[in-house]
Order: sequence, then structure tokens, then C-alpha cells
Amino acid sequence: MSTQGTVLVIGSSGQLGAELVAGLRQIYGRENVIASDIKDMDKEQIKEFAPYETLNVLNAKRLYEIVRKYDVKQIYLLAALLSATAEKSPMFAWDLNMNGLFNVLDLAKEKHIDKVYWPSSIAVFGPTTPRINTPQFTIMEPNTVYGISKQTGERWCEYYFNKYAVDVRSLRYPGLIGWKTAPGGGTTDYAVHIYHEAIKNNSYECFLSENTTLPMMFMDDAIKATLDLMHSNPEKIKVRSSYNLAGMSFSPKEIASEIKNYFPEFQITYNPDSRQAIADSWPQSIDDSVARKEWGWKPSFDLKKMSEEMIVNLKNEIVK
Ligand code: AKB
Repeated sequence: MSTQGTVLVIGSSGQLGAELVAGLRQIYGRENVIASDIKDMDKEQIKEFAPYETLNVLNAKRLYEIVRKYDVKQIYLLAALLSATAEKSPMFAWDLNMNGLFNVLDLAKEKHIDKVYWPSSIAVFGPTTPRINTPQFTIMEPNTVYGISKQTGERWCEYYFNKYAVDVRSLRYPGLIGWKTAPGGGTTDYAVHIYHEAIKNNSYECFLSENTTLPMMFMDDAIKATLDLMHSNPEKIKVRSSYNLAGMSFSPKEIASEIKNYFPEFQITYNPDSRQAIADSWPQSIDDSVARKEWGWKPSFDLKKMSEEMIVNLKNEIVK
């Protein structure tokens, strides 16, 4: 890939980052996908993840050094504070989520890199947004720090595309569910924890109430959507803020009932905490017809198929 440069993933230790690095390495080859995260790794870990660089995305100088060192041409910027954690440190979340994005967009503006991927989220929507089949273009009044940062980020992505011809692409992810990596700091994280706890303890105390329906997606679909979007012909990408993306929608009660098909004794209890208010401000289902039409998006996993994958694979992992 030397004529095209390499790919840098920022936030490679996170839930999405770890799986995206694996997916990108299958396409471009291991040596052409540089993993980076704020986490310091020991020698063994560096060997395992290599090529790996420790990077705080707020350090623009170090980011530029890495881009030069590896001839990076594409950046996937995944470092961010998610919804629940951002509420605990609003100003830090704002700093990381916004200035991290500017550092990357500016590299593209100055033509040091060719392409940027930046994730948005269903958190861009708020309590005044239509909650069922939320359209691509609609009222957006997010009331969380994370949501405000993602909505603002979307506006800036579109601005950099229009003003500076920056090829930036983005998806509004729903809650992501996978068995290979753990989520951290999100409101939708319960939908991963519940599988772990079902296998280990046959019970789960949920921090959302039983009928809180939210949009969700299995990780394999999220990786496929991301790579499909990034590999689409630029002419097809008409939305340069961020695309709505849907997989499935369910409530804690519904996922618990699916899990009971595998563990009939499984018990769920409900103890809603501050994350309930965040969930209540988000859509229940998403209309992703624009993504489907413009670049051919189609999900493969529903709740049943995802649960089978989660349970079979987690059982193996946990028994190991
Ligand atoms: C969160 O819950 O904060 C994230 C998201 C929906 O963006 N999973």
C-alpha cells in the first residue's frame, strides 16, 4: 500500500476501535494499519498490537509526527467520551470530542491526509425529535454533552467538506453490541453486559427500565457499514454531516426474553439510574433509508441472530 499511504485508527483499544483495526488489517494488511490509543502498553502488548503508537489526539504535534512517520493517508478517529461518562466530565468531554476532531480535520484541510472517518451517534437527537423512525433530516435538540458534541461535530464535518473539500464521512451509530470487546461509558452498554451476566450468573440488574426501547446494532454490521461507507465512490456520499444507520430496536424486557430461550432460569431486575434520562431523550427507532439508497446499506443481524452469535461466542470465551 506504499503508493496509497497507511491507515491510522485513533482509539484502537475501545469497543469499536479494536474490531475496526482487525477489519482494516484484513483489507490493507497488518503493517498498513497503525493502531493508536492514549493507553500506554507494555512491550508484550505493543508486540501484540503492532504497529502501535501511544497517542493523545489532543496533542496535534504528536499526531502530525505519526502521520509523517507512517505516511498516513486515512484516519479513523474513534477517541471520544461516550454519553454517560461525558455527563460526569462535561468540559473534558467537550475538549476531547471537539478538539480531537479539529486536529484531524485540519490535517485533511492542509492535505496531509486524504480521508477522515468520524463516528456520530443517535445521541445527536433529543427530546423534541420524532422518536419513531427518526428521519435523516429532522429536529435536533440534544440535551447531553455527548449529543451536543456529536451534533456540533457533524456541522463542522459538513463545513470542512463544503469549504475545504475535506473527504470526511460519518455514521450515526446506534448502541453497538459485540462479544470481542467491552463497551465503556455508554447508555446502551447494558445490552452487552446482559449477555455476560446471563452466562456467568443467570441474572442481571438493568440500569434502564424494562420498556426503554433503543436503536441497537450488532458489531459485525457496524464494521461492515463503516468500511462500506469509507470504500464508496465519493459521488455517492451526499450527506457529509452523518448518516442515520439502523440495525434493530429492542427494550431490556425484549432482550431478556430472547436470552431466556437459551437460559430459561435467567432473571432480570430493573434499577434505573441517571442513564435512564439520557435514554428517554433518544429515538426508539431510526429511518436509515437515505444510507440504503445512496450507498447501499443493509443490515444482516436482528435480535435473534445477534443473540445466538453473542451467546455461542461468549460462552467459549468465558469457559476458556
Ligand atoms: C452511548 O450509549 O453513549 C453510545 C451511543 C449510542 O453513541 N453507545
